[in-house]
Amino acid sequence: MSLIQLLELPAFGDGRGDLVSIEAGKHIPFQIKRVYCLFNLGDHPRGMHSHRKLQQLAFCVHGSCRFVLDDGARREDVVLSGPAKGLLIGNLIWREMHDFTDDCVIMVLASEHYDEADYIRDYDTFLEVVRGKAV
Ligand code: T46
Repeated sequence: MSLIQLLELPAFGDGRGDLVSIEAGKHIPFQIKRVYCLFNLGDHPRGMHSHRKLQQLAFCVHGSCRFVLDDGARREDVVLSGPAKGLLIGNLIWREMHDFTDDCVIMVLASEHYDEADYIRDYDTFLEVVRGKAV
């Protein structure tokens, strides 16, 4: 199975414009405890870490950017754009974000509150954890 799991949300468009709705418990495979946005992004890649427990669903609600996902054995990427297409990012997946357009706004729905202890920010440590050598 591909590392890139996209969740397509229904869009309701009419003569006035478009509307996308996300319903907790219906569209999202986890309880949402936190929402955050990334904007004013420049040339610097973001992410470059994994999470021990956190699950997330990321949308590029405006502009576009490229997500790289890596499970320690495979590395795949996807260009994300638009509020109707979310990228599921499970736990123990290394993620990187690159190639932000000037107008890029990313919204992330997260299964846990912010906890720095949940982050694995070193790639070699990430590999040791996914290969079962460390916790
Ligand atoms: C992820 C990718 C997609 C908080 O205080 N609360 C928060 O909820 C978040 C997400 C961050 N922060 C603080 C921690 C750092 O001092 O904001 C600063 C920047 O966070 P970070 O360097 O982790 O940001 P990114 O863009 O590299 O990663 C973020 C999320 O942290 C991460 O979970 O998966 O977006």
